[in-house]
Amino acid sequence: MTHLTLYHFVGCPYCQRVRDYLSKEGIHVPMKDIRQDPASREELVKIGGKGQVPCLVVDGKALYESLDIIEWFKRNYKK
Ligand SMILES: N[C@@H](CCC(=O)N[C@@H](CS)C(=O)NCC(=O)O)C(=O)O
Repeated sequence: MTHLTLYHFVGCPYCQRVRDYLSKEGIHVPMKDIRQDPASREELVKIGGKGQVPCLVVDGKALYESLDIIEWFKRNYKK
């Protein structure tokens, strides 16, 4: 089973774009808010090399860019 985590923060418009897509599609993904939990930002930097959000970590690999994340769900996610 694919392991997914979405790193984001409330108030980030690019994160909102991804959260809106997930909500519209009824997709539930574990999320980590890097502002509420600074340790999760450090974790993201370790995984992907930068703290930019949104970032979807797929089986330990970082995928940045909101539009690429949405595209990933369109291509790969089976409900
Ligand atoms: N083109 C990116 C823009 C993402 C972006 O600019 N995110 C901001 C927050 S709204 C950010 O993480 N800035 C801090 C950084 O890049 O380290 C996308 O569509 O995901």
